Formats: sequence, C-alpha cells, structure tokens
Amino acid sequence: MRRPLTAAATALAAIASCVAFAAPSSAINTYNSAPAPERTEVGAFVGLYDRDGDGYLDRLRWYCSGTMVDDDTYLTAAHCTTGGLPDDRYFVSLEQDVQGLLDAYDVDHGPVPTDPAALEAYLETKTQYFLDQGWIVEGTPHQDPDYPGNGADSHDIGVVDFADWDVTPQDVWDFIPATLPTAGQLDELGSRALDAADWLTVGYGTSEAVRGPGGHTHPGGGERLKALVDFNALNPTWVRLAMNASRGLGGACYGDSGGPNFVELDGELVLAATTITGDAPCYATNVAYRLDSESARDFLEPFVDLP
Ligand SMILES: [Ca+2]
Ligand SMILES: [Ca+2]
Ligand SMILES: [Ca+2]
Repeated sequence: MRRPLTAAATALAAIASCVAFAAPSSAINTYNSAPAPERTEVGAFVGLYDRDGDGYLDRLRWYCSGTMVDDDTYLTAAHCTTGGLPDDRYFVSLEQDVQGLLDAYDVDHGPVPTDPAALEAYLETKTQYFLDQGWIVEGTPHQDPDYPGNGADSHDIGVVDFADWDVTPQDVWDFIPATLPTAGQLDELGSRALDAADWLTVGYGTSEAVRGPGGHTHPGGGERLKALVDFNALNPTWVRLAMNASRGLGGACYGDSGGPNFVELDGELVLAATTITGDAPCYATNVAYRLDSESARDFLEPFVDLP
C-alpha cells in the first residue's frame, strides 16, 4: 500500500506523473472493464496549471476522478484538490471521453507551442473553447482542513464546489447525483452483507502497469470506465476492495483517485467510498475512503444535504 492514485505528495506532482505516462486510449484497468456512459454523475477532474512553477500555465489535462453528490458539488480526494499554485484553475468534465476531446482540439488547432508565453496563451484559448462548448465547468476546490491526517484517518476528502459560480454542472449536463451513505451505514451492514453485495468502481484513470524497455508504464486514461470489484475488508476509515483479474474483477489505477466505489443495496447504487490508493502496479487492491464515517460527513455537511 503506497500510492495515492494520482501519485505523490501534491496534486501537481501527481499531475506531472500522469502527464508523463498518459497516452490516449482507455482508463481504469484494461482487464474486466467497460465504458460507463450511463454513469453520467461521474466526472474527470481537470486542471489548467503551472506544472514547473515558472509562472506560466503549461498544462490543461485531467488528473483525478470524482462524483457529483448534488447539483453543484463534486466529491473527490484531498490529494487531488491540494498542492496547486495561486493562478491554477480547476474544472470538472462529465464528458465520456475527455482525453479524446483534448487530443482532437490539438489536431485541429496545433501544433502546441513550446515557448512558455505562447503555450500559456494557447492553453487559455483552449480552456475558453472547452468552457464555451460545455465540455468543462469551472469550480472552487476545498479539502478537509485536517488532511493529510494520520494513520487512523487520512482525511483525504475534498470537493469542487460550484455554488458561487454562474454555471454549474447541472446547467450543462443531465445527471442524477450519487446517493451518499447514511451515518455508519457500512458498519451497520457488516462485512458479511458487504461481501455479498456487488461493488463497482468508476473513473478516468490509467491502465494497470505495462512492462516496457524503460520499466513499467501506465498507458491510457481520460475516458470514463467501470469495473466490478469485490469487498475485502472494512476498517474505521477505509474499505479495501479486491480487483484481481483472475477472479473476474477489474479495478482502479492512477487518475482514478477521488472516483466512486459504489455498493449495490436493494437495487440502488450507494457511493460507499472514494478511491485513494492501492498496490503500485494496480493488480490487486483498491483502498477507498469511507463516506459514512463521522469525519467524512463533518467535511461534507456544509456542501451537501446528507442522508
Ligand atoms: Ca509553467
Ligand atoms: Ca463478494
Ligand atoms: Ca452543494
């Protein structure tokens, strides 16, 4: 257990590693996964940011996942909302293939400039085009003030809020916000019922590790995919989910951070926990932050009506 599912210490470091690895194609793991066009409440977290800190914005890309939990609040991870610089801007896209849209723009409007000032101007024009097309909506990031917490509770929870913006995701896309759990709901259900239930992980992240001449890479990402996972264990703030290919399961990888892990209860999907970390090559385990805990609910309460 080691990897925040964007990557290391800050969102910017995480973004950087994603950029280095990403190439257009699919997301989540390649095994036992499928596109999820019906999961219209799940979106990509997109940033326009200064990756190298030279004062010029130099990247426009997705780097985490998340879920609309009401009309104007997108739930994600704190390690996705923190670490930016003052001029960075934050967006959510509920489009199915975000990477495809980003790539298509460059085909039509490129080549992408390399000079820092020209690149910043290009990316600002690209961002405005995406806003005008209704492919992204700009919002304000917030995170649990106790993040990064400690071993007992990482407090790795954040939101992008649109309450103070003229345009919200509900103005742009049709979606039904995800259902959050009630207080302590996973404890009340217990491990036996949780193991009997179906679990689904969704996100825009990269594929599992692929061996290459330079070591492991994680290709893909930027497209909304889903995969079945299986309940493994519950502790006070985490749900551990199995994602072994040999068991017919899929799973989450880099860029799926903040994305939903749904448990199906009485035919309804409940957003039980958000993807945070797992095993480095993305073959075995997804470790997700519980949303029915007191601390998660304390953080969410100002942003959304809790069940
Ligand atoms: Ca820069
Ligand atoms: Ca099971
Ligand atoms: Ca709200």
